[in-house]
Amino acid sequence: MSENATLESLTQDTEEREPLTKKQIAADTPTWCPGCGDFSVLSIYYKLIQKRKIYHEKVTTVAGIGCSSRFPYFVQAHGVHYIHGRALSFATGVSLSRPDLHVFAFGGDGDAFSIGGNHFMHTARKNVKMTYVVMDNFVYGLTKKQTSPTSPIGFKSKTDNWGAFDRPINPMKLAISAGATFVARSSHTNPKHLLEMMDAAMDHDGFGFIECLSECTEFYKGAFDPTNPRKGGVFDLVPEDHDVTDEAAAYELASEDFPGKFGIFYKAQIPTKNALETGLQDAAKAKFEGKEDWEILQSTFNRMK
Ligand SMILES: Cc1ncc(C[n+]2csc(CCOP(=O)(O)OP(=O)(O)O)c2C)c(N)n1
Ligand code: SF4
Ligand SMILES: [Mg+2]
Repeated sequence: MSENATLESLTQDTEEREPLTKKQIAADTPTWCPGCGDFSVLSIYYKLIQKRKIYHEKVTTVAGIGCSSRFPYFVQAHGVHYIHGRALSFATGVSLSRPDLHVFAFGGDGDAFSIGGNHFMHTARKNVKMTYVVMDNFVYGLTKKQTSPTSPIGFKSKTDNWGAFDRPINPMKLAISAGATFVARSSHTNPKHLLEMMDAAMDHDGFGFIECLSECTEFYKGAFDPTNPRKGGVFDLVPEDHDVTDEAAAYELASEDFPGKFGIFYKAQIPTKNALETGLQDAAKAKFEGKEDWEILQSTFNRMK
């Protein structure tokens, strides 16, 4: 918690409180390599926190392990640098137990789709309310250049000296088919677009997933030049007539060859796990209305006799 966030400011009405300044929300100097795409994603997160007036006591940043997963260290607020691939399980617990918070999870392609592949799939299908941004650099950065699940065929790495030949995962297809209810794609090279996507994901009542291309300048330089107009590439937006509620159309968009499109591919409104669990708890509580906690516990023990 920043020293600037005084007790007084914590108890003030949100309406009256000024948004945090960048100085108040930025923590340590990020330890990423110069030019790493993750810097832009972090600065957009700061912007979102300011824009949405999220205060220190409400900022919740969860990550796994990897360069990208160092994210929470650089945010001056509550944050968790959790076990490799398990950010979403931790984030699920926070989301279900603290409905007053909006949970953000960040991580890399290895963290999300390799070691964390199962957690990704199940968090998506359970529609746990949170925003998950995967900073996809097509490589394991922290461990110095191994093939990741999104590395393209032919990518030469320490684990594939001869060039990778395993077919890569397509994160967008994976997210749609796993049941994510908000699926979008952006890039660190277009901060305005990324802010738009994060803003929309935050407004979504459910599991919001954003694949954000984020260049690893150290181990996969130039990977995303084809998506960057400043490098002769094209940043093609999702066509305006795309129906985001049409799952088949979203899957078709996701099937396009790299560099593909950017924007919201899919959006569905179905009950969240949060709402379903709250309903269950309310129904259970109603049965014991007027009873003290110890009486409820006693009746549970009695049933077990
Ligand atoms: C259980 C476990 N297995 C493996 C590792 C080693 N390890 C740390 S980060 C990482 C890959 C990270 O890649 P990615 O998620 O793409 O993040 P990036 O560094 O590229 O941002 C691996 C294999 C570990 N820390 N823990
Ligand atoms: S190794 Fe790559 S991903 Fe990691 S900080 Fe450096 S540029 Fe970024
Ligand atoms: Mg990576």
